[in-house]
Amino acid sequence: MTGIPFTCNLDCGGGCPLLAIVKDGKVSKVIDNPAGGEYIKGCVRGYQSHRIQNAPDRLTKPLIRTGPRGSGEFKEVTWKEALDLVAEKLSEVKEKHGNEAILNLGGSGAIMSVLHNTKRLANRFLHLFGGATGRWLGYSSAANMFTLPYLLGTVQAGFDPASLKHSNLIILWGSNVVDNRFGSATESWIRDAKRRGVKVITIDPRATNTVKTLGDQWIKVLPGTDTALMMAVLNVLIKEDLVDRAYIEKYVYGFKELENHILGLDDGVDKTPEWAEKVCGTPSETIMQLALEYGNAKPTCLITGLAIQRVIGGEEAVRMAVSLQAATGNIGVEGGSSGGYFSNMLPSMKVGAIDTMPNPVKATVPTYEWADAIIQGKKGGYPVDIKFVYVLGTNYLNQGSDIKKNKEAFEKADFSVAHERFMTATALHCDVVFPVSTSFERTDVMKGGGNFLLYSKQVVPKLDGVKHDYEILCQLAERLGIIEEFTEGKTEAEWIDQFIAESEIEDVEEFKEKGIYLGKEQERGAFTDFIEDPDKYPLDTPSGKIQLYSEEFAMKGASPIPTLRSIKPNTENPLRLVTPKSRYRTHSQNYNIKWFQEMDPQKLWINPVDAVERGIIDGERVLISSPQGKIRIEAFVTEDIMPGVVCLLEGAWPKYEDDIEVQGSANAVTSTRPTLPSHGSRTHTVYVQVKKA
Ligand SMILES: Nc1nc2c(c(=O)[nH]1)N[C@H]1C(S)=C(S)[C@@H](COP(=O)(O)OP(=O)(O)OC[C@H]3O[C@@H](n4cnc5c(=O)[nH]c(N)nc54)[C@H](O)[C@@H]3O)O[C@H]1N2
Ligand SMILES: Nc1nc2c(c(=O)[nH]1)N[C@H]1C(S)=C(S)[C@@H](COP(=O)(O)OP(=O)(O)OC[C@H]3O[C@@H](n4cnc5c(=O)[nH]c(N)nc54)[C@H](O)[C@@H]3O)O[C@H]1N2
Ligand SMILES: [Mo]
Repeated sequence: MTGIPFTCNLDCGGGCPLLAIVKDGKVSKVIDNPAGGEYIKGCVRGYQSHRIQNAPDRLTKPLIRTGPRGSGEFKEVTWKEALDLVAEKLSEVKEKHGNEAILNLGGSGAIMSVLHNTKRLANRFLHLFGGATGRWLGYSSAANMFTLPYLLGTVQAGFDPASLKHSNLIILWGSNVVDNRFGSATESWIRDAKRRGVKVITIDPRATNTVKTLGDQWIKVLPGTDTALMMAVLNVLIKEDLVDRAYIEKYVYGFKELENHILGLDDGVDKTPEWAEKVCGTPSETIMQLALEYGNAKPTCLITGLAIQRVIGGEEAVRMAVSLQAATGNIGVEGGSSGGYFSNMLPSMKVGAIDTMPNPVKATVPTYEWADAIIQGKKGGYPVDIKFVYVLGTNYLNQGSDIKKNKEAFEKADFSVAHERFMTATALHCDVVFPVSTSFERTDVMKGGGNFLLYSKQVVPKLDGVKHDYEILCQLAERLGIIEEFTEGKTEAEWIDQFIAESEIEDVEEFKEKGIYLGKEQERGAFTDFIEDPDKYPLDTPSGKIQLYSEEFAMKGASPIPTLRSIKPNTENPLRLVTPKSRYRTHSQNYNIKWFQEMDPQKLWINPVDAVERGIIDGERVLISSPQGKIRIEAFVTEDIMPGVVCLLEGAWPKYEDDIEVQGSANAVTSTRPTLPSHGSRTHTVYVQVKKA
């Protein structure tokens, strides 16, 4: 039983070298690839991914819708019939409304590989066809991507996990590295640091597996209020003389203005731990202790997750995290961090990839508002009127906030097509569904979760009836007269060989056999050159320094210095709902597979204090309501969530009974009103009421 080098290729936070084992012609098991070494490891979703391959509900026939959208009424057709129809509809929309009327919902499914990449392929195909309306920033990290360049001149603000060996204190701020991954070695290196006696502090409203298995301390914070907590930490650091004045002098711009604000010299509000406690629910003594430990341990690696910026005012949390690391002199320092999002946020290893080609259509809409853009169009101030939706590797009807709105958007479009493996909620609303292959059924190269490349070899033949996304697009390209441009006359194998040849890999055979190629440097960190010589290597900011005061940012309608921007719950909807990731799912993927569902049954986490107040007993059905909708689901009464906060893990598939969602699909109650100025997601700022059902 020898394993075949394999990677999942998902937008999952990981990127891991695995081995797939085949028995009787079927994938029977997936294990770690020992060539990854001691630290680079897979996770349960990878180890159990054969369940996706072998799932009984895999789609194997092209489908054309026959009943109302969402009804599930489709007829099975031949590939020829389905492809002809989509090609005809694409030509029609192009002719009647122009290419801008096509919305590109390609992406997130398989986005880490060089060829079978749902984002790159959708772009390449649609751009060669004359273009499509694109999207800017994503669900994941819009506020971070928008904000960091103002502070640091770049979003490339990460570090390699092996550099954690130099840290003296690790703070995981809204960062669930155990359940969510963030590269395939981060968890291992933090465990290693812990064994060395390094303290690991976790800050989360919820006791995750990170809190329970890695954390030495769990600091609870109300979602959406991290900015206040960070400001109070800085307040203590300033008052206790624990800020690094020499570092600030040399590397930081605008600290004085921020300091004045933190001390309340500009607005009369001293941002003390007592002040913060009222906003963020964290006891003032805990804040004081956190600040003292932070200020006295150097280097400190502050690891922020993306959750802190997926809230109203998330941009400010990003700014404050960088401000804290700047004030303590931890940016650009071995074992420190920038405070910005870190994972795979360094120049990635050189390797070729299928070119996305320039998009002749210039119109774009914010990802978080794609449904608003379809529904409102030009009348609502969006740049285009969308008529056609091309879905390639996303399940945005379920994953976008406000499911009812998303359904309405799909209903409004004249035509939609999805490439899918399963009948997701999005596919259910499309006119044509093309059944596609899995990563087990194709060969690819992938950028790993760290400074390495992975080779993933086809493990089993394709299921009868399915095609690769690439093949489907080739067959459409042929019908639309763009086949030569699309393939450049190359086969899939020729593309892959070309991409490897464009990398630094010399021994290609060894790479293919081992499945992994490790970059020479495994302990990189951003901004080390700037720290070494700030005159020679200034940051790409107006001051050339770490820019805490920013006129440019203020021009986007925010404050020039980081400041608290959050919204409070109200009496009607007093509970703060968080909708984080499940350890057993990649977003909505795996929900339909029994084994994964049983490992993480969908329930509403609620603290005993809030449950008692409402007469709710563990296991009982409750009704969650927000202005966007209602969900009926079982309650899980637990101390693992702080009072005032409830949690429903994202990704459950929706099912409506009358007007109530009954499977716990989180976006039935979330809103598409974004955080500004980034137009980013705010899925952790959702206020709800919970009652006995
Ligand atoms: N298992 C799994 N892992 C994944 C993914 C997946 O689908 N499944 N998806 C990947 C992708 S695409 C992304 S973008 C990343 C997302 O990574 P994140 O955005 O960091 O992930 P979340 O799970 O939303 O939240 C992480 C933790 O933050 C807590 N939290 C929520 N709100 C707040 C807050 O306001 N403040 C603080 N301090 N904590 C808060 C949550 O309780 C949760 O434990 O994860 C990646 N990893
Ligand atoms: N409430 C709430 N909502 C959230 C989040 C949250 O934290 N809370 N997180 C948000 C985040 S960070 C993200 S990134 C988005 C993710 O949103 P999506 O990307 O829509 O998430 P998935 O459910 O992973 O959907 C990917 C789909 O692509 C399909 N797929 C996988 N591989 C391939 C392939 O190779 N080819 C094709 N054609 N299809 C493929 C899968 O079957 C799956 O249906 O969700 C966002 N939504
Ligand atoms: Mo994401």
